[in-house]
Amino acid sequence: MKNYVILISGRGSNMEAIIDAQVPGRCAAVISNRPAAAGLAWAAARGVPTAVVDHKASASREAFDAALAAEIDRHAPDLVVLAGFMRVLGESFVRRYEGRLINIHPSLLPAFPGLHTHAAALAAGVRIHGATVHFVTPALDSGPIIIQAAVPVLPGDSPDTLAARVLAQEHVIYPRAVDWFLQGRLRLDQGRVVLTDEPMGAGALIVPAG
Ligand code: NHR
Ligand code: GAR
Repeated sequence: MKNYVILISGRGSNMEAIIDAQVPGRCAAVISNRPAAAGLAWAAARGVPTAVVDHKASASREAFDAALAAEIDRHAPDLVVLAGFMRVLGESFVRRYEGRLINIHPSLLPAFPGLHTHAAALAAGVRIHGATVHFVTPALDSGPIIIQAAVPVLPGDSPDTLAARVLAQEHVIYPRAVDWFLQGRLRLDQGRVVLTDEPMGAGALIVPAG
């Protein structure tokens, strides 16, 4: 059976969605860079091993990346899942896990990379927003796209109401992507996403306005 590790920094609702989805693999560990991350307690209560690699204990980004990689490698995971993980990772870290490192970003990439995406979407006046699961590459939020979910922006939305609408769809698409990978149906091939045995459009979830 394949195994995976999940990296979090906070609440961990995407982590919960993946573990609750009973994807065909074992969650070998949940690792946080923040000791106070709420998701750690949830994982521990489920019997999932947890670890903290505090970025504040490292003198540099390179040292943090090395400490994080050492913790990950103890579990020899087939897949590393960033789920609300808030530290930018360096090139050598990303290369080490190339093709087995995925992230969920709360926008329809390539729109609104980086932080504060929901406020940026409202400021831009877009009518459609969403979330993207992608393979991680050294360039931030720029890796090959696996699946996206689109939601409407509604009149009166605040960053918080929009974030909640997007988050509900994150919880649908992220377990789906992890499931595909662990089934051996999703891979990165020369920088391209290859998904086998799915009908056309499997990577697109569109949630219409009510
Ligand atoms: N690393 C690489 N190389 N490539 C990506 O695509 C990455 C990555 C690390 C994290 C998640 C990402 C997101 O989905 C992610 C993708 C953190 C920041 C950030 O600026 C930006 C994007 C993402 C995660 N972090 C600040 C930093 O200085 C710290 C912010 C904080 O601690 O609150 O690292 O959006
Ligand atoms: C999610 O919306 C995720 O897409 C986003 O943070 C939230 C984490 O929620 N990720 C980023 O912004 C990465 N920079 P969660 O901890 O409940 O999964």
